[in-house]
Amino acid sequence: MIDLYYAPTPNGYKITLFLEEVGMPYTIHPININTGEQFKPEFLAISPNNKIPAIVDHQPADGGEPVSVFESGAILLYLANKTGQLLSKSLRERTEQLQWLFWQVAGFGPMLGQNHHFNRYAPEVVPYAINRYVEESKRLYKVLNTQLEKTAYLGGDEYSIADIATYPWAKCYEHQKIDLQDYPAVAKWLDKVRQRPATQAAYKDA
Ligand SMILES: N[C@@H](CCC(=O)N[C@@H](CS)C(=O)NCC(=O)O)C(=O)O
Repeated sequence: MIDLYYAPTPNGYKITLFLEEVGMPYTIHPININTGEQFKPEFLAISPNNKIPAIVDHQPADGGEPVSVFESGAILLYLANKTGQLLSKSLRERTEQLQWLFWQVAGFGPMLGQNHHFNRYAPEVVPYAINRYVEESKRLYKVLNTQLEKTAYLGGDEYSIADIATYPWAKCYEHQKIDLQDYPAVAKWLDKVRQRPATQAAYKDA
């Protein structure tokens, strides 16, 4: 059984997408990041960077004490290793998938996070910051589109944790001032991922 410390945000959805995809049972522990629950000592013991998502695996592969993991990329990698699913075993395909997973957690996610902040939540309008992050978002969507023109999924022919990490952020393109007509391969891929039963299940209450 996996305990998932979660809020319904793009980073949170990454983990429910994975768990629904592999059919692994999990218990959601909601963390209200708007009221500061992420700073409570019991949550910081699991997630010292005070951010969701985080998990605790009560049945780790080595049979030892429960394992806790924070950072969505590390969680996806941990769960892919645990289940043997959604990360290729072939050296070349696995490397491709991991490359795009790291692209998402190091670039696409943080830049779109700043885009959301300055476009939607900032208490003042900062034109320089809005322009900077919208332009960087457009660059990243172009990179994504170029890759998806070549392969069905981000890391090749198979759906993987790279797609799972990227989908919840790309799904919010409207909030990011992104016109999907400029990125037709992304639009097609978003549709394909949206139709997966696991995606429907992960977003059923959203
Ligand atoms: N690099 C982290 C980012 C996680 C993150 O930004 N989580 C946000 C919600 S999407 C959060 O918990 N924010 C609360 C806070 O910053 O205090 C990951 O990929 O897990």
